Amino acid sequence: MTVTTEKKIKLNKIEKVKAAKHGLDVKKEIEHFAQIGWEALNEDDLIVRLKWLGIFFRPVTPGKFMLRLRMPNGILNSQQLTTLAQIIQRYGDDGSADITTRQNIQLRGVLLEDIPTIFSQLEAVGLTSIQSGMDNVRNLTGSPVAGIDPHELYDTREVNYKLQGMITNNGEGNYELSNLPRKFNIAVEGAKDNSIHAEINDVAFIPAYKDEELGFNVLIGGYLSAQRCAEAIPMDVWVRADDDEIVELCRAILTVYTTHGLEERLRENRGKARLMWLIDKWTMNRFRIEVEKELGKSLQFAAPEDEITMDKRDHLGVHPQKQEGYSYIGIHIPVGRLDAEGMFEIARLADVYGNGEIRATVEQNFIIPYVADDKVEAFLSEPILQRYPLNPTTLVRSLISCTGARYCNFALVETKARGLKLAQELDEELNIPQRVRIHWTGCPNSCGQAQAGDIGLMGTKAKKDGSVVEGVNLFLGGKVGKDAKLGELSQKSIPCDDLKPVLKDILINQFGATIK
Ligand code: SRM
Ligand code: SF4
Repeated sequence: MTVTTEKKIKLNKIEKVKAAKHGLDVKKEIEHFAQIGWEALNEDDLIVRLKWLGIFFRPVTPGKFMLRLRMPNGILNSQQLTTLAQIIQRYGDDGSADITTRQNIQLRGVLLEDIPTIFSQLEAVGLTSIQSGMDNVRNLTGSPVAGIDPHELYDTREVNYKLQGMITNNGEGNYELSNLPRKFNIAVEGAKDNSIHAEINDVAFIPAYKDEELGFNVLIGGYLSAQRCAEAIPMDVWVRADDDEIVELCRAILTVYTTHGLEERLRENRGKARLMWLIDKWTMNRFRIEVEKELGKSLQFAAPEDEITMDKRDHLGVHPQKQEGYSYIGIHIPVGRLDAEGMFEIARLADVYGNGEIRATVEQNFIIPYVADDKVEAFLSEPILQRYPLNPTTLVRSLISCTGARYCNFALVETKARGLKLAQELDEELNIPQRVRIHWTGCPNSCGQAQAGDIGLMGTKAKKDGSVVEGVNLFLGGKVGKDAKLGELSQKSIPCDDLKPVLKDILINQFGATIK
């Protein structure tokens, strides 16, 4: 970098905070923070740096923190889920958990004074929350039925564990890869249905054969944000189906993004800092060359076709596994919200009927694998399935929602409770002959992936009878799975109170619904 360029670069506010003290440095201070209490912390530690440990200050519930975990490939076991339930149970009504749109779990109501104990509890069961927020790689997503799916091409579990190990220095914290110019999403698909939303990840691996050898084509630069939404585009690279090659390629991509972030001015404006902006500046060809330089070897060109040939499955209900005599059972967790009691019950189901394993999906549901066929009937009569059904009504079944106003200060509207009530009412009033995926998101950040929904609803302000009220922008046409594409804005600023008739019309006219 020339001196003149260096002079002109103006770091954004978050970069200045990071330059003053690295986010991971608060790891050493956490015991002290727990002793002095959150009110004594300076703003940069409280609001920014604690997120490197997965601890999120919530302005909506000051003092009651959110703790975001990491669950590669969405996998956890009954002991881990029980531990998470125990953690939130101590917070009474304030304690809850959410399954996220990245196959992950977040805990709520957490007190800072308890964090050292909570970290010990997590470590004891092999969980971590490190590097789950801010300028870090987020939860690694993979097929939720990896290893058990009859349609599987590649089991993505091990590669996602290895990726997490590389990115977080096996949970200790990795200074080299935790000062990215911005957040970063990686996904590895092992099946044919693009279960991981490849199109909205910064790096996505999708299965593709080259000369009859299975490997992955690499897509790059997908993301959603308030400023811009970009579908991932081909890097024109194919990697062998080898976990270590995938990990090395990701390391090289992350290193290129991190090291060139300053000179390419990604650290000036956070609205123009995601990976796609670097591709725009460089062209894909140059990006590829820089990644090859970092790797110290040439990359192979992409396979002409990929293997994404199926529509995206939702995995709810009972499904035969590739292991004969076993089924996996997908249970519906309405809008992904859990309490301690529900989590204890799910952990028990996994122990009693399965092999103790639980999988989270990007649809914010759980899967319990390895239920022996002769145990399925007993499973189906468990009372908890009244609350978490296997076969919910049509709209409720495919409803996704971000956190919304109850806990998120970016939110312009309440999402989860409102979305669920509306879906239940419309399910009661209409016969809907097909799956309709409604995605609610409380603000343009689009954590609830409004652009991925058949119908997307994004919080905004609207006007009604001369007053400003909660409203939504409506997106239509999102497609997931094979030939995925982002939905587009169709109608602006619909007051939430007027939304039901609007949705009813759309469901009738575009999705073949009839009045009951
Ligand atoms: Fe998100 C920021 C919640 C998935 C795009 N997201 C936030 C924050 C941290 C804002 C804040 O500090 O309050 C939200 C925390 C609210 C809370 O208390 O829960 C938040 N995002 C979520 C979750 C929990 C939504 C959910 O209910 O499932 C998801 C957590 C995933 C995880 O386990 O790590 C979540 N966020 C997403 C996704 C979806 C995805 O990854 O498929 C996106 C769009 C995809 C993407 O990132 O490209 C997403 N979140 C954002 C953005 C916009 C990013 C940008 O480039 O501008 C922000 C704001 C930011 O980073 O500045 C954001
Ligand atoms: Fe919060 Fe907006 Fe993300 Fe919803 S979309 S969780 S309101 S930042």
